[in-house]
Amino acid sequence: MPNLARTSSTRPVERVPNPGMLAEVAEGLAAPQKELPPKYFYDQRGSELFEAITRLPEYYPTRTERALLSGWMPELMAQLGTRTLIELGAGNAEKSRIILDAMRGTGLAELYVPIDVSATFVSQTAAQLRREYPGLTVEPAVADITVELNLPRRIPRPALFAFLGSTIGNFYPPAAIRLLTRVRAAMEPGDRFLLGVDLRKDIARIEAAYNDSQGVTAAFNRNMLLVLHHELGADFDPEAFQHRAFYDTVAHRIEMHLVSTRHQMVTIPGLDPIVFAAGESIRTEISTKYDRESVAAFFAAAGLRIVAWPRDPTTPFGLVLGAPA
Ligand code: SAH
Ligand code: AVI
Repeated sequence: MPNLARTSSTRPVERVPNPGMLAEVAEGLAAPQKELPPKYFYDQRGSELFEAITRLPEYYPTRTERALLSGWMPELMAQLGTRTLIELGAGNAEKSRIILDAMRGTGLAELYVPIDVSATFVSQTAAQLRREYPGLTVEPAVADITVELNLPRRIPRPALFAFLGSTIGNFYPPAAIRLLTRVRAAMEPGDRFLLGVDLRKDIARIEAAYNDSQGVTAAFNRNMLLVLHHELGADFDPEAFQHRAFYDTVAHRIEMHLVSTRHQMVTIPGLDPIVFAAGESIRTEISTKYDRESVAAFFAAAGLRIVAWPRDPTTPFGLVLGAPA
């Protein structure tokens, strides 16, 4: 588990320079329901905390998706003859290695493009992968995937575009469709899209995954306030905000909030002071849970069709293979 006591002041600047951040934060904190985009979780420490979340007993998505990938990738890569893996929100690329191993097994692996907003993290991942996969070209791309994919000019085809971990669920439906439309536009005939989606299931199980007993998810949630401190000079007191995560049965999603424990005022240079009433919250993340119909609908809206969908027999999690419609 990462050192949770580390302070923000000792950390170097490691995020993608983002001139729009102040405007985005100002807009989100001015809304009736204060809101911040989840991409601001992921500085180096946030990425490490997410890695710790994936190892928690309560957090089922990562291990379920890993099992599905292990069972399917050798056969699928042999069938597709994939030469390039392009991965959105790659993080530490732990599960990507299952795909890369299967590509290496066919002798066709040429290029891996991990795309992530967490700059230091993705370059460390790339350096490690170059050591593990000699002969594979690894070209990391630092990009906010809600804006661009920042792909290399030359991509050996066929390519597999992957978006794992159900990160798609962290985007509101219009943004998710825009993102998949961008992926679709980058695809050529013969390319495929592999999407990991968490599926609807017992609510208690979902809520436990976002309220772990060790408090790692709470630390991950609060880390966003340290990112704002570090990037914008904000003076949030993380201890004055409590982690809250609950399932919305109508929208079929977990919502994560940071709840102000008291009436307080926060200063961000360049903005008017931000006032919090006691009990008022900032929504920091949604994590949508899907079913077959909702996935088919957003695939269709993005110009994609479902080609295959094997499922884990015990934990509902979907690994969906798509192609241009
Ligand atoms: N794919 C990995 C990591 C998931 S965590 C897995 O399945 O375990 C989500 C990842 O997406 C993080 O590494 C985060 O930095 C990245 N991310 C989140 N929002 C992003 C955005 N808007 N643009 C690019 N990357 C983003
Ligand atoms: C990255 N993303 C898919 C995770 C999720 O489950 O929505 C982020 C996360 N938030 C809390 N725990 C994990």
